[in-house]
Amino acid sequence: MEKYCKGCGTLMQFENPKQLGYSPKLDAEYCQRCFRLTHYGDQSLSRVQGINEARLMKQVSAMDALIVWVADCFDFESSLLNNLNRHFFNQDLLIVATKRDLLPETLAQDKFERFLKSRLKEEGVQYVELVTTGLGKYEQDEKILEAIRTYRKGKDVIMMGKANAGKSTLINSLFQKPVLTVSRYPGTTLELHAMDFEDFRIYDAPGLRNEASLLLEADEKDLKHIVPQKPVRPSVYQIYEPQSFAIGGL
Ligand SMILES: Nc1nc2c(ncn2[C@@H]2O[C@H](COP(=O)(O)OP(=O)(O)OP(=O)(O)O)[C@@H](O)[C@H]2O)c(=O)[nH]1
Ligand SMILES: [Mg+2]
Repeated sequence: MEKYCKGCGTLMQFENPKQLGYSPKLDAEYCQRCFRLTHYGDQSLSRVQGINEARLMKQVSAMDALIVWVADCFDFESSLLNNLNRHFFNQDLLIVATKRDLLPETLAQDKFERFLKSRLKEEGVQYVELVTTGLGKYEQDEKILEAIRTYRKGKDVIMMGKANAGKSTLINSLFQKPVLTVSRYPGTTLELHAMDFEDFRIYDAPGLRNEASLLLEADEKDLKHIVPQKPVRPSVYQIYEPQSFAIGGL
C-alpha cells in the first residue's frame, strides 16, 4: 500500500536514501528528510528537488476550495503572484500575512495593515479578508479560524503561497500540534496533502518558487544567518551623495 509522509506529503519509499520520501523503517510515519529537518535542523536532500509547480497549480485550480494565500510580512512584495486571482478562478482568497513578529514593535499595526491593503489594491488582488499573524503576541489563530469558518462555505481549505511563507507553521498552529514539517529552508513541503480538521479538510501545499528571494541563491549553511528569527531593529543612517552602503557583502 502506498504511504505518504505526514510531514511533507511525499510518497514514502524504503529503498533509496538519495531519493525523496526515503525512510529506513517500514513503519515510519515521517520520511528521513523530515526527521532530520525536525530533529537536527538540517536536510539530507536539497530544497529544490521534487516540487512540480505546474501540476500543483492544475490540481488546486481544479478543486472547489477556499484558498488561504499565506504571505510573509517580512517579504511581502515577493509573497504575491502577478494576477493572483487569475490563478484561482472562481475561488475565494483569504489573505494571511505571517511573521508580523519579525517587524519592529514600534510599527503601528493599523499603519502596517493600511500598507498591506494598499499594496493588495495596487496589485488588483480581490480577497475576502486580510489577517496578519506571527509568533508570540501576534498569533491570531482564533481570528484566522473564524475567517476560515465564515468564508469556506462548506468547502475545504488550501494553504497556498510562496516557499517559506509559513504555511505549514500556520497549520500546525491551528492544530495546536507540530504535525507538519517546518524549516528555514524554502521547499520543505513537497506535495499537496490533506488533514482532517473539524468537519472539513485543510490542505498544506508546497510553496511556489520565490524567484525574487535571496534564500534560493544562498548556501544552505548560510540561511541560519540570513533568515531573521528575532524582530529586526530599524537603523537610520544619513548618507551623502558620493557615499554608499555595503550590507552583508551585498
Ligand atoms: N518569526 C516567525 N517565523 C515564522 C513564522 N511563521 C513561520 N516562520 C518560520 O518560517 C520558516 C518557514 O516556515 P514553514 O512553515 O516551513 O513555511 P512553508 O510556507 O510551509 O514553507 P514551504 O513548505 O517550503 O513552502 C520556518 O523557519 C518557520 O519557523 C512567524 O509567524 N514568525
Ligand atoms: Mg511547508
